[in-house]
Amino acid sequence: MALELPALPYAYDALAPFMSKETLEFHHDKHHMAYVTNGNNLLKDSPLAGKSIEDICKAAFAEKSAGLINNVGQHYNHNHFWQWMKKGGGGGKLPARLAAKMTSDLGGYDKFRADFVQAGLTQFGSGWCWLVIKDGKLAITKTPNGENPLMHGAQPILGCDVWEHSYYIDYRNARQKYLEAFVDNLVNWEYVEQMAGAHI
Ligand code: MN3
Repeated sequence: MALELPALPYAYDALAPFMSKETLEFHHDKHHMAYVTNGNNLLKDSPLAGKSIEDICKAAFAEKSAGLINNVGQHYNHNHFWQWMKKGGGGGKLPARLAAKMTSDLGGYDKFRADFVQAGLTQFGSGWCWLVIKDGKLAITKTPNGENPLMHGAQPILGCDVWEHSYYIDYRNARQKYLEAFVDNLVNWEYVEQMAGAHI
């Protein structure tokens, strides 16, 4: 089964002014599309073709297959990244179970916000910052390039893309402002809780 570019779950201008139509057009239509095309080319003759995206991510990392790690990793990351945002999202109004888990594992929403932004700021170069579940607990992590927490034994439930292509049109070099706008105005907490599933 070939990798496919999913449609955005909202209009291209739905996230403005926090993420512009122009950013989403380039990021979704060009960057994500390139990961899909490259991933399919790499998978064509691979024994991993036909496995789930999650299994390909884990196997590629175990085999140190850089092309698959970055392209299939980025396909997984972006599939969820579009869902991790919504118009009118963000801020500290979390679904109750997720809020309780965040308080017990991370010291509450304000601490989460500060630590998540810091993880994104300190990811040197391209990569992602994450809210994950590892060993039954919430944790904040970061990964370089196209890697994701699945490759490190954790389940991602929220991720923010800190590649420059995700923020340079709207925020230029101000990565911190982009990260703060993402947390304060864009996060789709219902989708985050849905990904946490039975873990919380
Ligand atoms: Mn990206």
